[in-house]
Amino acid sequence: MTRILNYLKPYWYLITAALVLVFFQSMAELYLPTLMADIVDTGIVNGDVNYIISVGIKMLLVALGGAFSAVMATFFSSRASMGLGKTLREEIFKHVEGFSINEFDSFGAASLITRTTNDVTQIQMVTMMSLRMVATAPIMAIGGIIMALSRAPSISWIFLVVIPVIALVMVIVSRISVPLFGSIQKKIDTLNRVLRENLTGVRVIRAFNRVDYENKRFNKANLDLTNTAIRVNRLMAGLMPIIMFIFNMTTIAIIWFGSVRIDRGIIQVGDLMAFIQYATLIMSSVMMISMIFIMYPRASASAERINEVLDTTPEIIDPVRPQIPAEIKGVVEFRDVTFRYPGAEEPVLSNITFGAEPGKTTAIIGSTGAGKTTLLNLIMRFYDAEKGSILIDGVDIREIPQDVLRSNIGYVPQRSTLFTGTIADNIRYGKDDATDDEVRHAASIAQALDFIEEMDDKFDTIISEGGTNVSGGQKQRLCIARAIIRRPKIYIFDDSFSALDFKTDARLRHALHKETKNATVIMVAQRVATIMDADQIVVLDEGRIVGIGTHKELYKNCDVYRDIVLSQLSEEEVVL
Ligand code: DCP
Ligand code: MG
Repeated sequence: MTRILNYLKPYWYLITAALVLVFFQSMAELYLPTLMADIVDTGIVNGDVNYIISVGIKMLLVALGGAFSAVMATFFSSRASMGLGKTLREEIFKHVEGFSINEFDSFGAASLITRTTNDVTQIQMVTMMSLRMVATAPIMAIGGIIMALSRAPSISWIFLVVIPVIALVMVIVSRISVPLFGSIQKKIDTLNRVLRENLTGVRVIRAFNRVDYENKRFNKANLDLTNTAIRVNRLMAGLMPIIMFIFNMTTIAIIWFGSVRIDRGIIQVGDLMAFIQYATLIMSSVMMISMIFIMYPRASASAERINEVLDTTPEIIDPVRPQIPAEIKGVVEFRDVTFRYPGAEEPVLSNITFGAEPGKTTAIIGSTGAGKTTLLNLIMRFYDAEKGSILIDGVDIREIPQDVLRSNIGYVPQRSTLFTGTIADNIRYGKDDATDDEVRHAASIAQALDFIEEMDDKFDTIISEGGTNVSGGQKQRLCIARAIIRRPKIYIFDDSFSALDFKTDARLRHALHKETKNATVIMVAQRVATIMDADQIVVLDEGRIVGIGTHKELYKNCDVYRDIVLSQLSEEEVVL
């Protein structure tokens, strides 16, 4: 929590202003009962109308001043705490941007979202309330006691009874509520996760008639959260009548013992009235102080969760002394690379050694789960190899700054991802400053021009969230255009032609061939026809290379390759 509060520093002037105003407000509230006592004891008792009016006006001004300070204090403290919220969200977002894939996997998207939104809101709320209470409560409590003592010392012993009672009630309440608050945050995480899965998987849910099942799943998570929240609120609601009861009993006690003393002439009526008001002030401030103790654990649970994110150092970081190859030509080399996913027992890739050169196409083929995508991810440095090294133009990729490395790669992922925006925006994602001609050119190579031209708004057609208004093959071609527009030295296609029909696939590869004359092309494919004419084919089987060569060579020497080929083509189609 202290670490989080550091982010409040830039708002010190707002906080100071809020605290000063809160001080004024407290002073006003402490002063009012005294003025009232004066009116009663001096004005009314003596029947002095002028005195009543003049003190009355004074009361009015003090009350107005107090109210104004209160409003302004709220204004400043809101600003400061909302500012804190903004800074925190910014920090979390910035930090998460630097995460490597491992860290994303370990938190999970739903939890990262809750932490950036709900947890920050909790802190924001508590900061705002504390800014008001932390200053008010002690001033009012101490000031109230002093004023009460000065008015009617003979009945002040009542506080010795009441304050411990209130404190005890609050301690009991906090004991019960604090663990509940902690579990509420976790339950919000769960709810978010279920909701996200529901929203992204809506088509599958419909197709498999799982709406009822999903409804139940959501209701369960929702109910769970609701029940916990209700328990907390029931507790808080129960607290109010108890506190009111204590307040009222105190008032009765004050009047009871006070009236006797008024009778005996020890204190005056006005004093008693003021005393009652001071008692209320003191009791409310004791309550406020305890509220802070109740709320603090909730905020600190949230702070803990935020700190977890901020404390996670990305596993993949830029080198301290980066090396950038003098001229990036695009020679990719794997040297005895072994890799396993965090927590996995078996490596996904073992002893991978091969090279890919500019101007040549290297194809990677293998059954599903062979580790093809993983291998490409290693080139992008989404993960670091466990053993061995990957070099680009002779430099280990761990020595190259990530942005330099990635800006030289045109990557088309296996799962096409588009962003909300126009088609042109999506293609430009590969190169911010691309001209319209460049966008058009990239689209034409990716064989996307035909369907873009047919759309109503052409390049300005809006892609909806998740790219649902384009077909799978269209999406794939837009992703290819996005990679092409960068004119990178290294192209990486992860099964990027799978959704295209054979004709489009062939046309695209033909156009691409001209475009990528000097670039290194690494392409993963399932279809033999797609890779048959590659300069070099790497055959992966369960994470190991079982053959490298051309189609012809492999067909002769590599059993795994021949099996794949024969499962797709008839003997006559196998051009050798
Ligand atoms: N794997 C894993 N954790 C991940 C990703 C994959 O444990 N975050 C495992 C699942 C597979 C193996 O790694 O057993 C290889 O996965 P790949 O995605 O690399 O497999 P391919 O790309 O070869 O398969 P496909 O042809 O289906 O795309
Ligand atoms: Mg794959």
